[in-house]
Amino acid sequence: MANISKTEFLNAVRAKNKGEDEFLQAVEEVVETVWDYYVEHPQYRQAKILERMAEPERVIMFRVPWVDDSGEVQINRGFRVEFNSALGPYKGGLRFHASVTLSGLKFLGFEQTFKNSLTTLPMGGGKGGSDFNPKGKSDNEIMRFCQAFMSELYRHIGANTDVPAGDIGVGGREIGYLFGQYKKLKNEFSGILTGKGMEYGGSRIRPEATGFGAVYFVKEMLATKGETLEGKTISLSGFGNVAWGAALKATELGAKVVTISGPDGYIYDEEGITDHKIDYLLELRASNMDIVEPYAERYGVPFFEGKKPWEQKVDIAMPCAIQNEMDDMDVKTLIDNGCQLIAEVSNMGLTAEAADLAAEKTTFAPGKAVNAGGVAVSGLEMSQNSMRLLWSEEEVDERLKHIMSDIHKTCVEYGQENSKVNYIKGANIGGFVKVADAMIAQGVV
Ligand code: 2IT
Repeated sequence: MANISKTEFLNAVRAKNKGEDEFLQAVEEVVETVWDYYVEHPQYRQAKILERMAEPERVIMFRVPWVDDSGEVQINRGFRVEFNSALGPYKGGLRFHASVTLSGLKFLGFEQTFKNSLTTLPMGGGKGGSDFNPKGKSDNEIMRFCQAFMSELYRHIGANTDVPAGDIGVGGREIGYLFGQYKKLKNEFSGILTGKGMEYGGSRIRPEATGFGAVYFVKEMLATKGETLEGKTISLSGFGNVAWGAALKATELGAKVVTISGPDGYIYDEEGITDHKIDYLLELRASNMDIVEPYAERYGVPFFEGKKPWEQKVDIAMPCAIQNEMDDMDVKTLIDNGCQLIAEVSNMGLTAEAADLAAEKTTFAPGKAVNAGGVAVSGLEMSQNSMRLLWSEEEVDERLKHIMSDIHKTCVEYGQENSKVNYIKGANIGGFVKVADAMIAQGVV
């Protein structure tokens, strides 16, 4: 059997997925770091594991028609990419954002497979969503859209088949409407979605989990250098659920968070975003306006219109917004200003060039390791639903800490290079191995 080279492999993936730039970016990043390991382990190559992993098991694409408040018919496109079920039911969020495309969701589903593997929990990888733009929509419009979306999705998912959750534009409110519609259509109350409200099967710490987990991971990264979060300044981007959780935990552990950002620009709060100011992020998010300028007006701090927060001098940068939000020039500016650690919290928050530069010149870890706390607590929500139990805050938080520490250990195990940890390589190989072994065990299916 002819063994193809890395270049031949990537060219074949490019030819098959023309124009899907984000998906190709995600695949290339993984293949660049996993290829040598792949070549050294012929059992994976023989079973064409990477070739199979680069192809989603199933893609569902559907029309979502709904009626807006003025009585006009609106048509959006809905998707669910069921990427890989080797480790468990497809698991991953739903994104409602004007920028959503099939390519974007394929990149997210591909990444999710590795991330979920890293969590140590039994979850496959998937992602879905719609090009629906929640900005400026009324609560009734959001409800009608969620109901229309679930009216098709419900026939493809199930507690043992595919368990969606939230992502950008999908929070507790949207999960509630989606859950209600599923329950009505199926006449069944089951753990079909995660991120549910506490009254109907949600898990404690789920809203905070991505941000908390990211800060626990940063704590571990700092510990390898003999440092702590105490006294460090941090710039965050975004102002949603993830940035909120990160600000809360980082502040609690003695760091000072000085920026948040939105599509309109960023705010710089020299005193630190603390206490009630952190709670205010939730209000900003709930307003559905997609702007952070009101923070500047309310607390009398500077607002930088149309700018990204990476021009400020900080010790640590944590992008928490969306893919490719930090480019190589941003990383260069951060480094010139003395930043020593970049933790990617958003999925593929850095461009390929930015990630390479960050890995070379700073302590850098990729999103699939740093942000895995969110889906990890989703996994814990599934466990609690199966047992029909509710764990305490302490129990969930302890498990989250352990999982983040295990992910860090996996990154060190597979990514240690001389005196430095290559977290990109560590996360990619660490995530790959378990999925690959499970796929081999299950045969060519
Ligand atoms: O990107 C992610 O890991 C998520 N949006 C969370 C997915 C989940 O199933 O909780």
